[in-house]
Parts: sequence; C-alpha cells; structure tokens
Amino acid sequence: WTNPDRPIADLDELRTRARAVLAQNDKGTMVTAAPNLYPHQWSWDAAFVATGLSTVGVPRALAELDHLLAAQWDSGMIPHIVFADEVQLRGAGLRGAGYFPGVDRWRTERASPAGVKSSGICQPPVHATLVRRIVERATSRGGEDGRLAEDFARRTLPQWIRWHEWMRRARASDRSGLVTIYHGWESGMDNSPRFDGPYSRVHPGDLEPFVRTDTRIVEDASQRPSDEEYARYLWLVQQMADVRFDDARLPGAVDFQVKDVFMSAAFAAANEDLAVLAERFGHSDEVTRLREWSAEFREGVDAAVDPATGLARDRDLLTGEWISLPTIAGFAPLLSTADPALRAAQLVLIEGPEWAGDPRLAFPLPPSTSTTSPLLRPREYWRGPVWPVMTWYIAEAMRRHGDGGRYARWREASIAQLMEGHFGEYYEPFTGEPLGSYHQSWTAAVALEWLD
Ligand code: 9WN
Repeated sequence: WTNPDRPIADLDELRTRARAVLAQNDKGTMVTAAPNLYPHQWSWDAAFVATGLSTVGVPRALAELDHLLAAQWDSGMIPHIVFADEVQLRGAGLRGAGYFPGVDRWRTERASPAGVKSSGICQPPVHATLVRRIVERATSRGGEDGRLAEDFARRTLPQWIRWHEWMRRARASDRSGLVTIYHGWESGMDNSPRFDGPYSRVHPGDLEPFVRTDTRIVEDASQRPSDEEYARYLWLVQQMADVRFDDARLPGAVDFQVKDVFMSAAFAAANEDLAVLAERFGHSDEVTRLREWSAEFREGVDAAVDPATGLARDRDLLTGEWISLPTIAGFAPLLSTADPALRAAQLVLIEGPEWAGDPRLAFPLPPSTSTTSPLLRPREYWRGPVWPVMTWYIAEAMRRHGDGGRYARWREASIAQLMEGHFGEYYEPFTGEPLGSYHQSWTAAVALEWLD
C-alpha cells in the first residue's frame, strides 16, 4: 500500500500526529469516531477518546463525556451513537448523512432526550473504567485539572450509576452474570465469527430498502461486513424500532439474543471502578451494590470459560448453546477475573503461537481471531485484523492487575505498529497494513495513552 501519511520518525512525532488526528476530528462538542466513515459520536469510542484527550487537556476530555451523557435515555441507557448536528458537520466540510444507518432509520425521536439524536442500542460499558483513569490522572496532577475532574465525578456519578443500573436490570436481571445483547453492534465487534451462528438464524423479512455508504468510503469492500450481514443488521434495527426499543418487549421481538462474555467482563471491571469513584466522591451508599455487581459478572465470566480451550464463551440465548470460537473475546477474563490460575492460563494462551506469539505476525499483538483458525480473515474487520484499541484496553487491564512488564512489551509492539502513520482503525496482522478508516480517533487516543 502507499502511505500518503508518511511514517512517523520518533515518539515526539507520534504524540504530535496523534494529537493532530484528534484535533481534526474535533467538531467542537464531539470528537467524531473517524473523519469520514464515522462522522458522529460513538459510546465506547467516546470513552477511549476522552482518556486520550485527558493526556492533552482535562476540560476537553470531560466535555466529551458530558456530551455523551446528555444523550442518556430516561431508562438509563447510553445510546451507541449520538448523531452530530447536520449544520455542525457541514461547517466542518462533512456530510453526516454519509453514515448509514442515520437517525431516521432508528426512529428513536420519542425515546431520546429532547434535542438529542441517537441510535437505540448500547455498546460495552467501559466508561466508568476510563472515567476513573481520567479522574486519577487529573487529581494526581492537582491544580485546576484536579478540581475540574473531582467536580465532574461528583456531578456525573448518579448518571454513571443509572447506566449500570440499566445494564443490570434490562440486560442481566436473570442473575447469570452475563449481559444480553440484541445486536452485534452492541458488542462493538460487529461481525466477529462469534456471532455467525446467531446471525445465521436471523432471516430478514419485509425489510425497508437501504443503500450502504460505508463501502463508498472503505472502497475495498473485503475489509467491511458483507451485504448479507448488513441486511441482518438492518432487520434487527427494524425489529427493535417496531417495539420502540422498549426493554420489556425486546425479548419477544428480536431474532438475535446473545450473552456477550466480553461485554460482561467489561461490566464487571467497570462496576469495581465505579465503586472506587463512589467511595471517593460521596456516594458510599452505592458501593456495596456496585461491588456485588462486579462479583456477579466476574463469576459469570469465569463460569463461561470452556475447559477444553481455556477461552471464555458467549451463549446464544435463543438456542441455549455456548459459542466456543477462538476470538479475542475469549480473553474476557483478563479484564475481570480474580482467579490467579485462570489469569495465568489465559496469559500463556494469548502470548502463545495461536495468538500474539505466532512468529508470522508483523507485530506480537493479539489479532481479533486466532491466526491458526480456519475462520481467520486477516483483512476483514472483526474477523482477524489487530485492533489497536483492543490491544491497549487489554494491556491496561493487565497493568492494573500489577503486570507492568507485559504492559511495557505490548506498548512497545503497539507503538511499532502505529509508526506507519495512518492511525488505522485496524491492521492486517501479518503485513501490518492499516485497514478500514484512517485517522481513527480511538487509535490516536490509545497512542497518547501509550505515550503518557
Ligand atoms: C457500528 C465506531 C464504531 C465502533 C465499533 C466498530 C464500528 C459501527 C459500524 O465502528 O461499528 O456501530 O458502522 O461499523 O465495530 O466497535 O465503536 O468506531
């Protein structure tokens, strides 16, 4: 591939260029997830973007989270997309209408707060984990940044708690310690092979016609989900919109219902982080409940591990079957487990020859599907490429569990991957080619985290 974004010479330049990516994607009230492919704010992207921004300026990082929180539904759900205002986008030379499905397709006008345009589904609840990181970074610096972050934590804690309450109530009231998703988009790993079984049972009926726009921007369609996959994605949106995204009606209405083990582990970790924030910022009455949820989901994730493979599994709720496939989600326990033997076994696996230790890799980093699996498609989105944001999120969880050595090794490899200069959305594991969108905000954000 040719590299119009010339390679990066050193760490100072990496920092400067990563900051420039975020600055260019900053539309004032939101940093769009990517300049062209994703010209809106995405929920889990915003959390990663905010932590990256906090290395540059704390007020802007907090504003990003405030913008997301302003879209929180009455139910407590934080929607997966907050759509940018058309006028704002046109001013920035972008057409929001360029993203499909846009807000019209979601039919969420009654459920979204007044004046907010949003989708009707959620994404992984990584927010509390990253809010804790931002607050700790800012308060350790002290001064005005510290004061602002403390005020933010005090003011917004009730909203983050409502978000977690919603997740537990609407998606895991069965006490399984596993979160239900009604769309692959909710997992954030849209077309991972983990969802092939459940999607094979989704048969689009009378589907409103649609025209994709993503493949106009990522011209090599083999890097994106297929048209068949998109028809299923849109069918599920239609099913949910038909019941107005009413949490109580989704189980009776939607053809895709999966217990998502990675999201559950993110939730376990985030409940502990929220408990720490609640303890520190005047919500100590909530701490016990948050720690109970943390334990419930930690246990749910541990119990989902397949003894045969050592990887955690999702479960198809509609068939009752466990889904045992070698995807990055199988390492969910690295985010959450308190079991040292399980942690140790997963670390051996993830650095072994089927994952980051495969000698054929351009960089020793875990791909989204095992390199030795017949399911691997090295260029296709969540079916094989390395996602820098996943690398950092998992490495950061290791660091928090006291594994600074491994964090340092992954940091070195991830930085080496990013030095080619595109800030790709994902990377071909064997060649290091940047794929998907370029100048992806969360990729720039994790570069800044590595450098902090
Ligand atoms: C659908 C924004 C988002 C990420 C997801 C990633 C991709 C959207 C899409 O982009 O999904 O939500 O249109 O493909 O899969 O993780 O949050 O970066």
